[in-house]
Amino acid sequence: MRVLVLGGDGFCGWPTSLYLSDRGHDVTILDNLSRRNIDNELEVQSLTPIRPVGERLLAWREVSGREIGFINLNLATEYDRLVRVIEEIQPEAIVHFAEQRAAPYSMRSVKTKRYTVDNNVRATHNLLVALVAAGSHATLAHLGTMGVYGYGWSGSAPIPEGYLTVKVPTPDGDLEREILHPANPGSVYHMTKTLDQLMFAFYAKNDGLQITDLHQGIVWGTQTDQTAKDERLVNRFDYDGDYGTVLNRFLMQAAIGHPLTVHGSGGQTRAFIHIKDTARCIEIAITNPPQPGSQPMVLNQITETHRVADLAKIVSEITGAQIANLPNPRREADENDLVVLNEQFLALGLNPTTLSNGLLDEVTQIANKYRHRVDPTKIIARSVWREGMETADDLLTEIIDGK
Ligand code: USQ
Repeated sequence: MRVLVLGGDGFCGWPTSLYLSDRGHDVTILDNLSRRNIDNELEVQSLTPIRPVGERLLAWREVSGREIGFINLNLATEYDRLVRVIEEIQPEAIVHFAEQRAAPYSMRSVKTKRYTVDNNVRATHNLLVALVAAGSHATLAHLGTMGVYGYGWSGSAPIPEGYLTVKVPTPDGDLEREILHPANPGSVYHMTKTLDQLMFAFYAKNDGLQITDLHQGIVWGTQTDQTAKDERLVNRFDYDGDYGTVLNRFLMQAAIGHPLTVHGSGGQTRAFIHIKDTARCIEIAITNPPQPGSQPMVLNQITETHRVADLAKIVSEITGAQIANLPNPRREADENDLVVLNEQFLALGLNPTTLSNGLLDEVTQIANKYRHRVDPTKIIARSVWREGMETADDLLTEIIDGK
């Protein structure tokens, strides 16, 4: 298939672009390199040394003999160019990763809240309008998030895939209806993904766009079979308090002898997926699109659920790392149940890569190899959900000093 990967330079976009190319798809990446700019703004770098995009693409050509195209384009601000690209390339599938994806960064300041909304909402809307204006029949797979459902809203009831069947009381008896699952975002970032859902519903209904929204859990792992082929292809590894996600952070912290930064009691249960499965799921999604005219297909892109405290315990048992229960900078339930249905991906052939010590080793090896690149001052999560909330700095200094 001819595939446009929007946001193809990022943590999920890069390995997915290589995977699709390896599988024989004709891939073009659209990206404005905003993630690299945010690294500069936060004065932190990926733990792994990522190469400039031109060098990455050259390395891929040398290693695989395959070409990946690249267009530097800002989806949120360059609408006319976007239409022209779609008209010229005539993609059969579009994968949309091109959004600011960190919840803590989205809560960091007024500026980052506004940037996250302006960037994410405009990017998605521009894309949808552009597809209609260009008369494109490309199927669209969007990387959404499990966070649109919120946590704990329905207790231990399983979270369905996107839609909920409800009974509406009427004078003539109950009406049964299927509705979009109620949105319950926990950050400005997650809120933008709930807004995306409404835009998808409208453009599928009004213009017949074929859209799949992938409600992905927290990604862990670094390398895929493709990114591991050459050091110049290495995937990014975020460890800082804004962009690092929990399990990769714990593994990196263990590698440098830093206490594992559990927020609160660690009773938060979350859904997880390995980066290799992200890439596989995307190919499954674009090759199994919904029918034209049907509502967006929603697939829960997760393979397992874990409590944060249990992950810390596993990492501590493997590595001997100390666990620190720190003040939680977020406004989130200290404990929640989470049961998630993921039957559609399993039925479509996904064979899940679940958390096993072997795979944790892979991340640990990467963390050890590049530990000299860690800036310890960037580890603590300091973006608070409300002004005045406590951060972990003092407590952590005491723990590290052994008080
Ligand atoms: N947490 C800790 N210690 C840490 C970091 C995080 O206890 O050092 C806790 C957080 O408080 C939270 C949980 O771990 O309860 C998950 O945090 P996270 O940073 O790993 O993930 P999150 O902010 O939810 O966001 C990540 C991605 C986002 C994606 C989302 C999927 O950055 O793009 O949409 O995972 S989900 O969480 O399922 O909504």
